[in-house]
Amino acid sequence: MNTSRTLPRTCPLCEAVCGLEITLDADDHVTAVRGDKADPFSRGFICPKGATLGHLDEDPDRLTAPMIRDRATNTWRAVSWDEAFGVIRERLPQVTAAHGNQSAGLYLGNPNAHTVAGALYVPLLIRALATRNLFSASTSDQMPKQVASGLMFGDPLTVAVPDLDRTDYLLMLGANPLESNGSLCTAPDFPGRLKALRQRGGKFVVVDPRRTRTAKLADEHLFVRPGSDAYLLFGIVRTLFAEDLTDVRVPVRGLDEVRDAAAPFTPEVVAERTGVAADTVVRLARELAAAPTAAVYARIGTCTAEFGTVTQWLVDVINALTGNLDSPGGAMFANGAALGIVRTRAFRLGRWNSRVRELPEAMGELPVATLADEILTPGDGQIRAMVTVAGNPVLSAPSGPRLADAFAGLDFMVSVDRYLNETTRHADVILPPPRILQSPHYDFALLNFAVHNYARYSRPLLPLGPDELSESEIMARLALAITGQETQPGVDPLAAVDEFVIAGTLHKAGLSERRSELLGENTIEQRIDMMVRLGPYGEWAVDPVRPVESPGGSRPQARRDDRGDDADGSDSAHAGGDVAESPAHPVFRTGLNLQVLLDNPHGIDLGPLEPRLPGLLLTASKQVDLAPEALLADVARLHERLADAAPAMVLVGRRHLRSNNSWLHNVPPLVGGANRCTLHIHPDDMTRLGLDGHAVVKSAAGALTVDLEPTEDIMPGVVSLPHGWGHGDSDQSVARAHAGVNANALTDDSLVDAPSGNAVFNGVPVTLTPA
Ligand SMILES: Nc1nc2c(c(=O)[nH]1)N[C@H]1C(S)=C(S)[C@@H](COP(=O)(O)OP(=O)(O)OC[C@H]3O[C@@H](n4cnc5c(=O)[nH]c(N)nc54)[C@H](O)[C@@H]3O)O[C@H]1N2
Ligand SMILES: Nc1nc2c(c(=O)[nH]1)N[C@H]1C(S)=C(S)[C@@H](COP(=O)(O)OP(=O)(O)OC[C@H]3O[C@@H](n4cnc5c(=O)[nH]c(N)nc54)[C@H](O)[C@@H]3O)O[C@H]1N2
Ligand code: SF4
Ligand SMILES: [Mo]
Repeated sequence: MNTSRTLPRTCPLCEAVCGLEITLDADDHVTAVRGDKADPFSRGFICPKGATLGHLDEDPDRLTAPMIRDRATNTWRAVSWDEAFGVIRERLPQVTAAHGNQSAGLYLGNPNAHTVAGALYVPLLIRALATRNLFSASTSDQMPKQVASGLMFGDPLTVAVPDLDRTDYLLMLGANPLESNGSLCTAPDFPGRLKALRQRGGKFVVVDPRRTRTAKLADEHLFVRPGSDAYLLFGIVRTLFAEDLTDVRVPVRGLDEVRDAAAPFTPEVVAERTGVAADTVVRLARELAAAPTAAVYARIGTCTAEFGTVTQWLVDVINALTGNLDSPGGAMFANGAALGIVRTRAFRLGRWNSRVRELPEAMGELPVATLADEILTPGDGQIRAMVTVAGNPVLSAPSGPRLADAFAGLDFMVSVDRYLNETTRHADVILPPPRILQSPHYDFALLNFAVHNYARYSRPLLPLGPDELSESEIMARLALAITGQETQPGVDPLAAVDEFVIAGTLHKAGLSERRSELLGENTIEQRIDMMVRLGPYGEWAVDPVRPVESPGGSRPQARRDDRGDDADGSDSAHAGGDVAESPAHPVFRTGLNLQVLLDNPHGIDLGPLEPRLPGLLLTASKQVDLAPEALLADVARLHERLADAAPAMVLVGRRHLRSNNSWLHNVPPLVGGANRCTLHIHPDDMTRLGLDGHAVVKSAAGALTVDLEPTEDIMPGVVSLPHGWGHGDSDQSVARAHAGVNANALTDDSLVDAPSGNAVFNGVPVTLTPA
């Protein structure tokens, strides 16, 4: 029998990767969750979602066994794993045998970016399905950033983040980290880091059509017309050139082209379109150029807009032009500890197109905005079977209700998910992962976008029960079933996959003979050990970091049992390798392996961000491409759009601290209080339109009746509705009682950002009438 105990673990819910301390009672129930003060990155920070992780983990509505739906009666029954995989093995290959591999589609949702299974075993599913019909939440999120980065740096995963802790000036567009806790910028306690920026005398400017909590914390807030950020940034670029304020310090090509592209966007033209005054545009350019260090950072509000990719490109153009790209205090590149995919060739966009609308492929995927088209449009290559993993596109994708209709007409569907929800209800089989606390955790993806280099591995806090499978094992068995294969007696399918990957990776690194040295309780841990050994701080580093002298001097090659206490006396000892002391805690540099991670369960400080160019560049020129052809082409469209009248009323989204997309609305402490799924509207617009209480909002895609919430904190002519709601006929009892409406019944899947195919959620034209 266990006793009560407190154990450290990373929070898996958002990109802030906070360290948590979780207290479990003798029956393995969570009794408390606190911020982990010994975590060198999050230093005890926690938000209400992390604090209620226990409720989520033990949600009574969570699925605990595989489910099969009887199509005739539309009823569900719990079945054994063997029966569930048996049904998949029989039915999915039937579809693909009759209609070809393209007849199966895969949709990957956001939590895949937070799970070990998502990072390590999704590629296996992709290979098993061998379909080009691959979709994910990336194209309703950050694909514009990845396409812009891919075109500028040659690698879509080379994403610059603001060096938050050292910058003197931060220009933030379309992000609200006081609610979201940050995105494509992993920074636990983002609010605290922003306050620190101001306290050290820096300046912080927010551009947002709403006066958000983040905007209220800033030195300056500028309202901007939704969807117009590209104009604003072009106005800044133009001013930097016109006033001779450029100071490029990294190798670049395309300076003349970008100067020419910016020429039409005078501050006056920009002011007209954005609502930001011409002299303010000029002043922003001057301030960015004059600040000792500065960073421009733009997130979801600007990505999920019609010119998302152009906007993201201009962000890093400005960072480069002002001498702040890859420079401390500017926009820099993190160096994650785990070796990822080693790319050797420059990113290419649009290697193939989607069948129906011919939208471009990016990073191997097609835009989710065309998923419904691919299911609903008959013809060769039509999708007839779907696999969804950790996604709820009926609530998260544009034209959600249309996608629900499309799913309803499929021949077969499998979902890997914790819940029976708006999307998974259309499945034939649902495969549920175990409790969060039964899963290991390592942030393979997010730590490559962190504002400080850092690593942390958490072992599962609880073992699996006899009838439970880890999500990694679910993926391995699902991949087998998809290809019509049975599990062989005595063969562990997960270990077989891992051995294959380990052998291939070690072979490439010329280290095959060292297989037996890999540490870990199972092959998953051995893979993690391999990835951190081969990573930049690792024992077998392929591309090692330099050992760094920090203020306290270095302690090269400290012995593995050499434990030291940090300044506040808590145990954050570091074992092995090259360690440098800083006033707060030691900084680890070389010799990383799984044992070091296990010896440091509160996380390891790997030091501040360091310049990484030109080494990171994969562009043909080995220079930062300031003027990629594909983006210059879209500038013409941006310019033409100036001739169109701006719509009178447009819709944008918003996030709330106590929510996380669609799936935390079943946690009672997170949904209490007033309805949060309301339409924010300026009081002047209410009066002008004769509205009161409720209204019918109409877009080209649909209509909703919404509760109105007047607020002066939104621009006139703009309304805002949060996404992830609309649980009216959900099986999640708490969520159903706080149903709200599906904002994506209004967003329109026929609108996309042209270069990336990303969905457009912000700047959607709408009309309002009294309900
Ligand atoms: N209008 C509008 N729409 C938006 C946005 C917006 O700003 N406005 N934002 C977009 C963004 S940024 C994103 S990322 C997408 C998100 O889009 P999705 O990823 O499609 O949606 P989520 O609501 O995150 O759904 C996550 C699903 O994963 C399940 N899940 C949770 N944890 C696990 C796990 O460990 N394993 C498995 N297998 N399943 C799990 C949950 O039950 C839920 O069903 O939404 C997008 N949609
Ligand atoms: N609490 C909570 N945290 C979350 C999530 C959540 O749902 N809830 N979701 C997670 C996910 S998946 C992601 S991707 C991140 C996103 O994290 P953020 O990028 O910080 O997202 P938001 O908080 O939605 O902030 C976007 C802001 O953009 C503004 N905006 C809308 N349109 C425009 C525009 O055209 N121009 C400009 N300049 N601004 C505009 C909106 O008013 C809003 O304030 O958050 C993550 N964290
Ligand atoms: S900020 Fe994000 S990572 Fe930190 S506790 Fe909250 S949900 Fe978890
Ligand atoms: Mo997201």
